[in-house]
Amino acid sequence: MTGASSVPVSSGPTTSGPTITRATVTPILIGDPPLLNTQGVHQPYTPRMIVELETDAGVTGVGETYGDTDYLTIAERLAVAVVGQPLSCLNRLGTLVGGDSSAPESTRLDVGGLRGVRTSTKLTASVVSAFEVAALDALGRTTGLPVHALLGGKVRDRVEYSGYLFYRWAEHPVPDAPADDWGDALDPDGVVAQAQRFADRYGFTSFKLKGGVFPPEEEIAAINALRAAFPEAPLRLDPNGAWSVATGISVANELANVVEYLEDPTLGVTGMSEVYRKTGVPLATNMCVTTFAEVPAAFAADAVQVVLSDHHFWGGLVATRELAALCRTFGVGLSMHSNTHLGISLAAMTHVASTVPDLLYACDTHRPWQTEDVITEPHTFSGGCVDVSDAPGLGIELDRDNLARFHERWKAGDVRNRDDVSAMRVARPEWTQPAMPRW
Ligand code: GKR
Ligand code: MG
Repeated sequence: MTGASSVPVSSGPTTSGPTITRATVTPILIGDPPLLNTQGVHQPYTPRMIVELETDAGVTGVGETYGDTDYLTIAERLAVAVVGQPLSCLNRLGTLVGGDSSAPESTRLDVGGLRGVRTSTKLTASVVSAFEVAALDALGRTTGLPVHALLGGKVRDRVEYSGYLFYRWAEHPVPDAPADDWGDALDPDGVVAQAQRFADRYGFTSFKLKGGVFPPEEEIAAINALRAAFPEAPLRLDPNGAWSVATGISVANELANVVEYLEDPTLGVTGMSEVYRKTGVPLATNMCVTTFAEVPAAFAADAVQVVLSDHHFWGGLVATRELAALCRTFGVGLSMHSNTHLGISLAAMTHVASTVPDLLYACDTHRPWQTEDVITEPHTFSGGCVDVSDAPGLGIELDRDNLARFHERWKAGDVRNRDDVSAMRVARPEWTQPAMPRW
């Protein structure tokens, strides 16, 4: 960390308003289809965490974030620390977490890099985000205001999402895994059929293909097939850094007039900057820049043209708006990244997205791939959009039966962390974590 020393705030300023009387952290496992990426394949069940904050006014707010063990450990600490704090302690949540702030920041990659760097600051921010969203939900329910109003008010009534296409198997290679009827998608025809179903069912008018699964020529063919089937649709390809700089440059040149942007074609600021400089194709990222600390070098090198914010990584909805201001200042675009998530996170994403004026790209969401949820009335997509709720708080209700069921599943199972490499090994025992770049 650099910069001016900050005033200690742990004891907290005087604040009126409701007080947090109880904080509950519930780890759950949710069903996930066999979606392929450069690391391997999604596990049949993936961990998420639901946070509930209850106040002395009898109001409860909810939040959601990653549920891997390291996140849970921090969340359990924060759950103790927030009790007795005012509901409006959002700006102090990071301080309340405690822990050793002098510990060196590790720079290993998270889930093989699918989520960018893994640092203790980012882990903390990802946990804080769920508490912040729960506090905003509770504040909204207390005041009768929607979360977007607490963030300054929406500037649009609907938030647009893009259809998130994945190469996938029809089913997981293990008995009793959750199943769906999407079938497989392993070539350009399969990808186009998946996109068509997404368009018919949800009205998506732009598409992103998760790449880094097959050699680049095959993925270029899939993008060209999508272009032929959807002549007007903005298209994106995201190999999660699986290409060398030279491959990134060659794919960018091939798809220069086809894609809206390429997402993380290669790893790191230097490589991204070179791909952009040599091709002029805009590059988006949820790997090269996922924390405020990574912004200065990446922006200075012109390594990213669109930051895909993720309110979990960045520390919540207020932090996402701070990121939006930074991007605006430096002329960098902003959109939204997603990992497997449920309706609480979709509600949070939609509220914050509705308040950012210059959100010029359809946001990512995995939500259409999920067959279950922890909210009573899952969102519907129409015309590729989700309506922004004007109901108090997030505008959703927790489905307590489902929450209990998914928590029982977590207790009964042994999945504690996302691990796409091990999941792939079930079908292909010789599979090891791919060395990057793969191509
Ligand atoms: O769900 O396999 C996946 C994605 O690869 C996800 O983990 C990424 O974080 O969606 C993400 C991305 O845009 O890179
Ligand atoms: Mg990405």
